[in-house]
Amino acid sequence: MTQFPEDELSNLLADKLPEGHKSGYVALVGRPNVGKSTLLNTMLRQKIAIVSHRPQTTRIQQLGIVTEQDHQIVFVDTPGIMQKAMHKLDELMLENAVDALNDADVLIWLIDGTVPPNAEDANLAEMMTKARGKVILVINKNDQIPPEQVMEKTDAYRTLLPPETDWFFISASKQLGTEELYNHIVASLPEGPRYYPADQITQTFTRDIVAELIREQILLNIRDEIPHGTTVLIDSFNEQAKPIHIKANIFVERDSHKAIVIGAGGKMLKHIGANARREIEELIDEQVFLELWVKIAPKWRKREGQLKRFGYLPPDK
Ligand SMILES: Nc1nc2c(ncn2[C@@H]2O[C@H](COP(=O)(O)OP(=O)(O)OP(=O)(O)O)[C@@H](O)[C@H]2O)c(=O)[nH]1
Ligand SMILES: [Mg+2]
Repeated sequence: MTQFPEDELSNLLADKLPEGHKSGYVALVGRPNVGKSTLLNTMLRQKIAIVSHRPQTTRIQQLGIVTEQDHQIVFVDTPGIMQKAMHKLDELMLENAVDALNDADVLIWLIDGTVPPNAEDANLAEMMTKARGKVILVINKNDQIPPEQVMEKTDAYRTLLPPETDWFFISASKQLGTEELYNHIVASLPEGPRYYPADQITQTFTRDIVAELIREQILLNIRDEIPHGTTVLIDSFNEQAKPIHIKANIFVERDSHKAIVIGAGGKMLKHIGANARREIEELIDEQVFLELWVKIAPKWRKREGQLKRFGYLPPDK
């Protein structure tokens, strides 16, 4: 009898999918700040996407892959769709979201139920209806809506889509109604192969998630427009060191922003570092020494060369 090393054996077994195996890409789309990344983390039962109370937190597509014996769902978190692009970065974010919307097998149109629809939603509804995927309307933040207001708050959105469209009323952060939604997504998937190995949960490199966790703390702790002009690059990631030594550069657009991120006596940077370190340790399940530096990259959001340098554009584009 042939003896297989254990991981080879499990690969072979993984290839034998049950009949009727389902799979597909499920795009999470909607206006900024409605809870798309929160829903991604909830569906994955792990935090890989950053979340903040500020619109335009997510900048690039991020996959969250859930694999079960009889199905694989590839969730695609996207930047919030907005009408006005102020910078090249905004344009790229919008392109990213629209690509995901058009490529998906299932579209989750996520709504913040506490906010009434506006002109952008009518536009979004049209984009959804034209896309090839099946649309599911998901109204989020139901923990914030009194039961007697549910119909009133949701009707305005439902009328934007064909009447037969399925809709759900959930709380992504409180995990209310999310299991029913998950089951409905599985039921809506076409038959298909496993696109990713069973143990893969995302396509994003750990060091890039680490950079995002640092940016998340800037979004949570620094006011005004500064976080939107901030990006983070990992300079070195030494896994041999104990604790793991990570050095990261925070780029801001001007000197005055640098002073705010550092704070009086370095207090703000210390606070950002301490919180980010805790989040990173949670992600990689190891102790971390985090070294942060603040640097200036003027007008980087408008400059193609800089957008390439920071990974928002591929080097050859
Ligand atoms: N009350 C409540 N707040 C929620 C819920 N889901 C998400 N939030 C909050 O809504 C805010 C935005 O959440 P995100 O997940 O960052 O939203 P997003 O749609 O990914 O936002 P962008 O990346 O900016 O497009 C955060 O403060 C979340 O904590 C929910 O079910 N109830
Ligand atoms: Mg997001």
